[in-house]
Amino acid sequence: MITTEHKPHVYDVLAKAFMNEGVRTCFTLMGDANMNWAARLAQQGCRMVYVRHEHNAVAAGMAYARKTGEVGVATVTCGPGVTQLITALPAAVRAHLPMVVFAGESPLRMGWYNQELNQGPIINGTGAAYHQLHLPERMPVAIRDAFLQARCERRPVVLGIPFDLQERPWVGPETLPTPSRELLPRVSPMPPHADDVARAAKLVAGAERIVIFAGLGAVQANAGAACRALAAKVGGLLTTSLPARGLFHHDIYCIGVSGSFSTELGLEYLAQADLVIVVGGSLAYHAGGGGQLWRKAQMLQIDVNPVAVAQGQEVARNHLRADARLGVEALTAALPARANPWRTEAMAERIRTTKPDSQVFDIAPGLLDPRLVVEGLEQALPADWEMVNSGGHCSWFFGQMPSRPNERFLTIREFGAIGNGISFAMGVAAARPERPTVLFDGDGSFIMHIQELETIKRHKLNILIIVINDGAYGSEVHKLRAEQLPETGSVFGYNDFAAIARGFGIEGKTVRNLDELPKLVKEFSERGGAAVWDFHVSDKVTSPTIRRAHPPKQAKA
Ligand SMILES: Cc1ncc(C[n+]2csc(CCOP(=O)(O)OP(=O)(O)O)c2C)c(N)n1
Ligand SMILES: [Mg+2]
Repeated sequence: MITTEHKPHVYDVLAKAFMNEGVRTCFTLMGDANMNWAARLAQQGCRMVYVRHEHNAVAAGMAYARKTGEVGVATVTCGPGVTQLITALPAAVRAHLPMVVFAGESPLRMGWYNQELNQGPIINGTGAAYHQLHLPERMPVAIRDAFLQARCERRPVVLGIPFDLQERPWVGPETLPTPSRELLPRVSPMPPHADDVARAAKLVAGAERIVIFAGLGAVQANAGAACRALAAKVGGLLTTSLPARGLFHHDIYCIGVSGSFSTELGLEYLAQADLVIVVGGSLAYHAGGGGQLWRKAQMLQIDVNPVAVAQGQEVARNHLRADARLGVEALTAALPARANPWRTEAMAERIRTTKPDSQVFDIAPGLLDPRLVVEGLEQALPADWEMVNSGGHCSWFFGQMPSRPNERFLTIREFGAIGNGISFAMGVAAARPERPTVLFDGDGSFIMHIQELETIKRHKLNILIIVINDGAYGSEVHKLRAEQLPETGSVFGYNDFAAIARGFGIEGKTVRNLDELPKLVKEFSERGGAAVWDFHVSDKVTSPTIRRAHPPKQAKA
């Protein structure tokens, strides 16, 4: 029943409509157009995480949605609150993250309002849906339908609700609509067609060097074990996309991530492959370097939505339409045992013992090699802590922690924006408060939304922030150097993030001696709360991806 209290207003009922959808966490930044609703939502028992920039409300909600499998919920005021969302929403759209954002709209009763804006086209431009709710009696149903749309289409839905309408007395129905969850179509995983399986089995039988590549679809379909069984049967190797990294972390024939984050050895083996079986992956450009990483290979895609062309390039000629797990299981069952597997014990030994990158660099005294920082942290950090991988050049290094399982790893990079790491860490920490969250970020990305340290402190979030601080926009400086252009605007010097953290009331440390890491991890683990560890690394160490994509130009004679 809606009218349990005396004379409810529309915002009371709208808060109840969100609670009725099972919302228990909302990332919030208030203003005139959402504060009445937000205050009621908090009164109803929803946990509110009050952030310091609207971008971070949506970005934290994205990580929360990915980690919980629920709809991420955020709220912002109208006008300037809405325009702050324009970098976060495209990432949520491309990462297929279900979200509902409660945004205010300017009041309808006034002829002029300074925060008035035509919000719909701006939101639609990001690929998110925008709905204006202008009829109070129907708003609870429209909210339910927004959750249904977010769940079914797996994208953000923004609701624009004029705040003068929110203030009206409630005159609508006495009951709330059936929640979206109860209306979702109940569908079983899609089995493959026998003809598709037979065709795929023939293709596999004719191949000798097979790589099984798993994307996030394989993770979500729980296809990890099936992929490993297929790889074992065909004597092939295993790899993942970056978001799916860790799915095979304990398999001795896993060559890590394929694409921009491939290791030296991974590149060598991918180049030898004559068949890549992509399981639950959309074959995004970066996954195979535009196909350059497996030039000799035919491509077989196992997916509920098979594609021929993705992100502007032809990606697969052979398809098996099915749920990832069922498709892989059916294919494995249709294959005879083979005599000459590509994989050997010597190969497993090479995979186990070869460093991701062997290049030698000239590192100035007092600075660290980011590869050794990551190696040290890989050993010192407990394997069950949550990991968040941000962006920038340095993300290549911390993408290489082979012992971390996928269920403890998060990266959302589909829009390629820096500055999101801190919000993603907040979203993960809100979703998984039972264990620490470790954020790996670059100095440039971190400083872009560093004000959220205040949110982390105030909400007592258990987050350890690792800053790979090269005093620069590494991605830019390495490319500028390769082009023999001036570094101006890409090199800033080493900010003292430890002191900045302390200014926010958070533990801060500049880590210069990697031998201290086990002790520091133990202390952090016992103390709880948040900390920022600043690692001053050399800006001379370039990742293999940058070296491949931007080889130094020859100086003009
Ligand atoms: C919002 C946004 N602005 C600018 C860029 C361009 N950009 C890509 S990486 C990068 C540098 C990031 O620096 P940092 O976080 O220190 O990581 P590093 O590359 O130094 O390892 C920049 C500016 C971007 N991707 N997103
Ligand atoms: Mg940097």
